[in-house]
Amino acid sequence: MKLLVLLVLAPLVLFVSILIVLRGTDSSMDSPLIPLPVEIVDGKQIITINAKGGYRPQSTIATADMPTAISVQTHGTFDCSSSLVFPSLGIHKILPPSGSTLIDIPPQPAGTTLKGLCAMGMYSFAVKFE
Ligand SMILES: [Cu+2]
Repeated sequence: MKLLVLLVLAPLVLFVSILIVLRGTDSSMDSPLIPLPVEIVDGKQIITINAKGGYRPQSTIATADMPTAISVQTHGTFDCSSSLVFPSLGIHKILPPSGSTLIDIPPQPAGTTLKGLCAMGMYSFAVKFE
């Protein structure tokens, strides 16, 4: 049974890796499809997190000791990832099903990992401040 699973999975994994490699070579590097998760606007770093069936990206690196906001994007999000908690900050936000919610975060010291969780603790993401 295990062998059968391997036999099915191995070519699939190979196929997917080839696809990724091919996509990597033919698409131009200067127009990434995924925007950078962290951008600086008026001296404040804005970290973009997508919430739908979990959080993406699940880990982000941000700058320590800097005014910070997390911009949470929802797109038809009706699962529990729309109920977002930052336990270490005592923040709980109910996100709209679709839209953008800006959550201000106080400057975090280097070495801090800020965790965002759905209210049930099932989905999570982390922002590491360096
Ligand atoms: Cu949940």
